[in-house]
Amino acid sequence: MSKVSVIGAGNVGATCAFVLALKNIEEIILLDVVKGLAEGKAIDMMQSKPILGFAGQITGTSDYSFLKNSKVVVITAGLARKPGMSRQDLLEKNASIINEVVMQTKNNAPDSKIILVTNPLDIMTYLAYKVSGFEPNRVFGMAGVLDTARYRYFVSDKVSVMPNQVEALIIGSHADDMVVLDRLTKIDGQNAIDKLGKSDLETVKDRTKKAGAEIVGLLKTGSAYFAPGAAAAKMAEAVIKDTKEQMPACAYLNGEFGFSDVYAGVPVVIGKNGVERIIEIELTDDEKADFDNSIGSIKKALGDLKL
Ligand code: TXD
Repeated sequence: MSKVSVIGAGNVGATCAFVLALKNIEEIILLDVVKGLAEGKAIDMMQSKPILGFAGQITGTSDYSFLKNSKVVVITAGLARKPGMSRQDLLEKNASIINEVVMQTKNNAPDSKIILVTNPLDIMTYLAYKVSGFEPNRVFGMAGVLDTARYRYFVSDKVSVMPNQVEALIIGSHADDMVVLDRLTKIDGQNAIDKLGKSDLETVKDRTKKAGAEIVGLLKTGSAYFAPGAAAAKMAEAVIKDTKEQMPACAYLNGEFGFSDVYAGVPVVIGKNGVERIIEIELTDDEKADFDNSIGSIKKALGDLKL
């Protein structure tokens, strides 16, 4: 039985659950601390079953015992930053939510893989690893799939090709100092810089780094959720279907890329064991300096959390 639970039935969690249903995952649990929210959304989704023809069952609940036998638990529970709230306030609030959610996951789905989505992503993924006591390959975060998708979409749009004709890799933190590897941006196998020119490529990179903020600015009352929900569902699917796909993920570094005891975005292979392998690509000196800088910000934030 392919069972995925999604904690947090807000915008990203609900979208993720719906995309999982469209991918024919057999059993999906949607859980939220707000009574009725997950139940209501799950019933609404199930009413689309005769229209869309998916096979699975989506159940909404606030009861963690429903997580039993989940192969994957996607965690989207958390708060978004409100006016007057500092990043540090958000960090502490979400850390306490993740603490509680991960303890419940550990107790009710002890054999699951955990995919973190809540921000600040790199920090919350590390916290989930610590609180769960799970092996590091069983705890990882979603950011790179989204950031590269945004970038590939923007590049494809500029040159009028399909996004699947664009290859790209973004590593490091899920923040403004994420590292876009220009050298590996290809359009139909050709270097994007040759096709697009340096200035257009820089514009697209800049828009990618600010893509979350662009959407917040337009929505005003929330942040992006269609692409984030789809990205988390894709990662869960890779575990359930044991696809061994390569994708960027926030993974535990144990000496890879020269860093230890930190979670950051790197290319990995995802399969039934979670992060099955980190693909340690060779970085140029400039790329390495940018990556080091990005990891430096993550380590600083981890220090602020005083784990
Ligand atoms: O790339 C990425 N990783 C991200 C991260 C992309 C988009 C959004 N990203 C982050 O995901 C965002 O900054 C938030 O930290 C989370 C969730 O975003 P979403 O847009 O879904 O937020 P909502 O709509 O406010 O939903 C959060 C839900 C809401 O229904 C709360 O009631 C619930 O989380 N919540 C809880 N559920 C269970 N248990 C507890 N303790 C709890 N606390 C809040």
